[in-house]
Amino acid sequence: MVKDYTKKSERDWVIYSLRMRASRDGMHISGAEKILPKDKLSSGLVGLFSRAMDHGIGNPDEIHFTIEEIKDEILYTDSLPISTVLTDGLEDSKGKASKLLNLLCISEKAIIRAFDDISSGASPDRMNMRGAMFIDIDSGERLEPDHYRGVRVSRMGFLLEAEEALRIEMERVGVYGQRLKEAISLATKVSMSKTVAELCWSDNPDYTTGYVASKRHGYVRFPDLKKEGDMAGGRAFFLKGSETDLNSYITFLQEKAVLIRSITPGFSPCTWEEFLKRYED
Ligand code: WAQ
Ligand code: MG
Repeated sequence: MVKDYTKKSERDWVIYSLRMRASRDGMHISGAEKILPKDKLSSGLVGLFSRAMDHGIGNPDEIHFTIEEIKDEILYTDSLPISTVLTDGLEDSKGKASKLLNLLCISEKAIIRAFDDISSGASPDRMNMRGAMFIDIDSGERLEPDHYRGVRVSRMGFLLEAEEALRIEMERVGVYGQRLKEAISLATKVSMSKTVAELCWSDNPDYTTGYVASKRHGYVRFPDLKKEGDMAGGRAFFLKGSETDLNSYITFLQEKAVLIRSITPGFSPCTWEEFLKRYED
């Protein structure tokens, strides 16, 4: 039975948003955000503490934790399905990820802007941004109000049973990792907003798999979206600027609590052609 996180009559069922951000000399090193029930909060905190201390980029000199009870209504949803497209190195991965964005009606300009900005450090001082950039799907213009910081999505997570189901699903399709799990919950929440597609790869120098996520194609992973050892990473949310009220868009991304209640079956790693076949007709 799915546990009812909203049932507040029992003290222990109250749920919390947990956020961590770590920095050195004011430079962002790592961050994380999740939703947890009260009895998972302390192990969650310890986990995020070790994450902050073990990041490939360096030791933080400041770590902030924020814990807030979630009092607003929660949105429940199914996860995006996972696909992995097999590719032959960096250029092939970039080419195929770009084609996928193109299929989602994102202009060439916008696609090039996203790849260029993420790979060269998307903030004006050429560092990684703490949050996501917004890119207009037609003009390729950057739309987020703060180009240094970007917008950080938070308040997303899994019901306990869904978390277990995801573990089983990941094993079934032969993919692993905590990063993937967190990225799935973020990408699923983002796909519920006016975002047409998301492009992401990690800022961790050792983690080269990235993804393109959208409602239409789900969460599509591409190995080698960046070179091993490269510290640049980031997230671009593509949206139609003329049809999006930025204030409510940002409020949704930052404030609305979204919990994944069931896991949509995904697919084992496949070729680009096999991937495309699924969407013919
Ligand atoms: N909201 C918005 N942007 C974020 C957030 C957030 N909550 N968290 C991270 N970012 C941005 C920020 O610019 C980071 O530098 C960048 O994304 C990368 O973050 O195998 O681990 O946490 O399928 O390094 C994707 C592939 C892993 C997983 C992504 O991102 C897989 C990852 P990281
Ligand atoms: Mg992260």
